[in-house]
Amino acid sequence: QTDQYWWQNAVVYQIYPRSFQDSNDDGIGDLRGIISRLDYIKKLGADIIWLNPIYKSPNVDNGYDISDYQAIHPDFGSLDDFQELLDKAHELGLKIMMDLVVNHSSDENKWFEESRKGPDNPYRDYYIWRDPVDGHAPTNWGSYFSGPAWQYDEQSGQYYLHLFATKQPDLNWGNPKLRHSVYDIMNWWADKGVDGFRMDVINLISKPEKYVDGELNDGEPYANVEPLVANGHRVHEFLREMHQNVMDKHDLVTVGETPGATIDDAKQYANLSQTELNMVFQFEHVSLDGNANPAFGKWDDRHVTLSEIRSSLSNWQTKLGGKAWNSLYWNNHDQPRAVSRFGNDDPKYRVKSAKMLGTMLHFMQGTPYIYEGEEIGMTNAHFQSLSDYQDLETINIFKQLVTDGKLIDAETMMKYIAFHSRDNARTPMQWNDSQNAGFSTHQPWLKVNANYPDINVENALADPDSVFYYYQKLIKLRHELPVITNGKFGVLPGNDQDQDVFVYTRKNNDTTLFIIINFSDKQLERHYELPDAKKIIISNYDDDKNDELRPYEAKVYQF
Ligand code: TEU
Ligand code: CA
Repeated sequence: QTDQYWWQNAVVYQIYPRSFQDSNDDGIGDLRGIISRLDYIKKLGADIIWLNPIYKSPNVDNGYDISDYQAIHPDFGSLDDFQELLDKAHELGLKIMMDLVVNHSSDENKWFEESRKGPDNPYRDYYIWRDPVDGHAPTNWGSYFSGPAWQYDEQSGQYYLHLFATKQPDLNWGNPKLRHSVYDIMNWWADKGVDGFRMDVINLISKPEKYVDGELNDGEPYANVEPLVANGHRVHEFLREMHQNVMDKHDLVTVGETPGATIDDAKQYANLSQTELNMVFQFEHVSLDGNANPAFGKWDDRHVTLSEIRSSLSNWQTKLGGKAWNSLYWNNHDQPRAVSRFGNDDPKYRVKSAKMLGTMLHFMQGTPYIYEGEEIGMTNAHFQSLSDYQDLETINIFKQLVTDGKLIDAETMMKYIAFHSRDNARTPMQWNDSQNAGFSTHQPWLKVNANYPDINVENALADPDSVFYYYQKLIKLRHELPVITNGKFGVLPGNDQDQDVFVYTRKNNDTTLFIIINFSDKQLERHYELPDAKKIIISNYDDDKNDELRPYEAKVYQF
């Protein structure tokens, strides 16, 4: 039986607090702004709100560099504001999931300030220090944010490891004292009433016993770190220990962000007997485009094909079905906007293709995540100049590939950045057509997308055919139809030959659903067989032309 836990029938709404709603006219979203929008989220029908990090942080990586795990960043408000948000959410029947970033901290965290004092400091082993090798870094590892993954520290004559920015030193999970400090922090938040955690790159926490060089792609100065640190030899031991010390004590919903996790890894992380996490974010379907040139990683502007997406998503559905639990997402704060990336943000097709993408995802087995603005079909920002971007990943990669590396010309790189930059997801939420889209009366920290006068919540709520009401219906159907939660997934036989059409089914003892998706802007013939006596439960067209499929048509039949 696969629908035995409440969060298997839940839908999560992800808020990037910095960009959601400003309440004190400083151009930065905050907790009181979120409080003022809880009714909107309730109206959509979501059950859980995932907040990106709101802790004290120097904001090198917009909060993923935490300097105090038990304090709220003053930009967002106070612990009292947080408690009010938590209480108001609970009054509305909404749960709050916090973002736990414990693979690394900020170098301004008191733990690191102690650790760097020297080899004898009691916090020294909270982080990963190694001696120089022949006068240089211990290994040839590269950081996710360009440059080396080791930083030399004059004060102590050693290097420390940072898989991300230099100011994000990796925590040493081999140290039981550090691990128990993390469990204490989790219990402290859970005791306040927090309902769950999204765990940042949690599958990177188990580092190898020995630090050795990785494979270098020709011409690359540093080795890709992920194959060397993802899904390490002790990661499941650590998560089981966390479960015993935290999740066994509170009814929490947990999702692990696990870049590089395979289906076999996910079967362990998100196993249904619940010894580790409830579910994971896997990255296969959001890594299919890009990689045209390994040296450029995700940076290019190739659109993914239906067959790539269909085989990836279907594989995860069939292989995890009945064994482990999936998350379902197109968007988050690290990914470009799905309607621009996988759909078509031309005004002619934006709404249709946004609804098509929502249908494809929300009828699959797993817990769906809706990222702020996805429910109104917000698009990529299409910023053309580098100065419009704030994300260090974007700024660093331009320097690495254009300025320093001279591997790509600036114009081409700006096209790739416009397609893949994380800032595409971080432009302010578009509430209405007033100044700054109603996000703030002050210059926002990041430019608003120029299409806000057309694409905004107020217009969406006034339009019965908007993406908002379509998403509201997707959520309502998931809450009402058990087959969406517990039905067996199957791709319609023969569909794997289709270039543009995806047809899958969900079946349980008493209901069968046919989900039919035209992923293209083409008008297509229907050539799969459909049983009679069916009814349409949702469609992004007003009528049902039985024998053809129109551009981006999505519909679901129930038998
Ligand atoms: O992201 C982890 C991660 O792998 C990202 O580098 C992501 O894969 C990449 O940006 C997409 O190309 C998490 C957080 O979600 C991200 O916001 C943080 O920057 C990162 O960890 C470090 O904490
Ligand atoms: Ca503010």
